Amino acid sequence: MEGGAERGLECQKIMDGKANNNGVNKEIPSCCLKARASVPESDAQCHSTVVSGWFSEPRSSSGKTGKQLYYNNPMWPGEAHSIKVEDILFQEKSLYQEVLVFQSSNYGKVLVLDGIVQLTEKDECAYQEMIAHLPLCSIVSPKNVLVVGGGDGGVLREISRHTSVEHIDICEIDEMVIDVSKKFFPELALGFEDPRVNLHVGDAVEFLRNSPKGKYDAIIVDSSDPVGPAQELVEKPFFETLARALRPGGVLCNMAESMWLHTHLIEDMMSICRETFKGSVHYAWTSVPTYPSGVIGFLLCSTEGPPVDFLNPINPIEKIEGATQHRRELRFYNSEVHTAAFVLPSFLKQKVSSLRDSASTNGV
Ligand code: SPD
Repeated sequence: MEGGAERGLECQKIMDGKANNNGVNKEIPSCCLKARASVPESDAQCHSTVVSGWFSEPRSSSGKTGKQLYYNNPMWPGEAHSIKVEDILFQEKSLYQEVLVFQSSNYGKVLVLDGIVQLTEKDECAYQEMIAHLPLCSIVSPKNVLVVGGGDGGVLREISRHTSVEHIDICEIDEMVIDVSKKFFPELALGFEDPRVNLHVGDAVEFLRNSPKGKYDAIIVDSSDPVGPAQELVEKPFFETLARALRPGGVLCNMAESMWLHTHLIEDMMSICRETFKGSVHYAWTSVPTYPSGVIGFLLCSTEGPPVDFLNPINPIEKIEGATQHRRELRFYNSEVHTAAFVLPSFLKQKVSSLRDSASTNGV
């Protein structure tokens, strides 16, 4: 697809009630409904817009008058982050979401789902390395690992560094994300080449329901934000399903948004997890410049059983043979960064510790 000036996307047609996919009218996605609720109906749009060579997340719109700007993604009201676009490489609607890949000026290729940046070639290392190694370096000899989401393959690439791992399941709902990653992001999609990987395309909730109790040593939830298809991935029933699929003393690492923007969501998730996981529950964070507010967090939980000390990795990456160089060298994660990731600024520490005081766990 050629690059260029103004592109209003399919969502506007959905908002106008004119959308169809091969002649079939599609249901309005929940993010569009939320967007429509927050601005005048005629001006509401959602999903990606590239205006005059700039991509703006959550999305910008000139509205009817051409004068106003709306930044109305429900996850980041009132702000937007822009990345300069050199060329649009792919732009299509999958069964679940709008998929966009563009070449940026400063961050390499960028993958965007429903108008939200998922990764850029320049800074993806921080997210993928942290979400994989924080849990896997916190337990001895992980063998069975499940990835929920993660269709770009980056988390698989990182899990592959762990020689103790024997079996990796990945459950991704959107096949287009996998195909697009194989075509445009080979450095991530190489994760799928590992023979230990078993790909399941489908709904993770369904997949987990059918998984044997206690099957996994570790589960990594690399989801998109909780609007649209990922909504139920931050609700209690989902966490209960995850806990059931973990062995005693097994670990979960769940994408957990920005401490600057989503303090309440983080508190809610932590409080649900303290009720659900009877081991330890911690929040860690890292810097990803192209995510809103420049940071992203992870919720680390363990089930009842052998205690897990997340803060001091018992299975340090530096001691795993070949791990720091496997397929490509580690660019961000090391054991010092691991421990530092759990150091919280005062405003969050206070909220998290008041939650801890009101829960009883056997965790560290
Ligand atoms: N706000 C963006 C959160 C993105 C989480 N998923 C990223 C997928 C990378 N494997």
